[in-house]
Amino acid sequence: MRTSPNVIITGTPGVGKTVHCEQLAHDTGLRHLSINQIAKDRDCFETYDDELETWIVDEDKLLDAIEDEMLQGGLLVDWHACDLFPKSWIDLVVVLRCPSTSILYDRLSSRGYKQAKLQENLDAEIFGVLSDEAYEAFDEEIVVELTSEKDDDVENNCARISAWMDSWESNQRGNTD
Ligand code: DAT
Repeated sequence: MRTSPNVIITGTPGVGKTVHCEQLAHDTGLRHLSINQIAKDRDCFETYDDELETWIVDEDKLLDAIEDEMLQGGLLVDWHACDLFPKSWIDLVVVLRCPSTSILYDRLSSRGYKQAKLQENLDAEIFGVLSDEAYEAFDEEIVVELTSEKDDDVENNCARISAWMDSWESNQRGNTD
């Protein structure tokens, strides 16, 4: 049984997954598992989508590559999808949201995204694609949506997630006593 939780930090590109994971890793000691980095390092990319200028991940290969670590617990999983992960691996799903299209537009255009990729991501955020995916793939009780527009949001969200982790860990201790 895990003594430290696995938390997915998901959302449309540009919502703030990386900044939240870095802050949370610093605050909680959980480890930031960037799926993008893992897929690169462990050769889990399958094909390149020219139109969306993005690599498509071989999900089976990726899950095999991270299974041992996930079973140990204590990970902040940073990825713009969540429905590929087995339910039993995950204790909390945080969907970051950026309701202001202009803020998200600025973040993505400063990355140099081309028009098709930019529009695809803005649409995904407007329609709440990642949020729907999270609620479909996991039990409602473990899914939380948090706004990530301003610096203060990062601080408040991380404090909230840290408090949740503390209570998860003390519940686990209670269950094993
Ligand atoms: P992601 O990992 O989801 O693609 P990111 O963490 O790299 O996103 O953030 C993209 C940019 O937006 C980066 O320059 C940090 C900034 N940002 C994200 N969330 C923010 C927030 N709540 N307040 C201020 N800046 C934020």
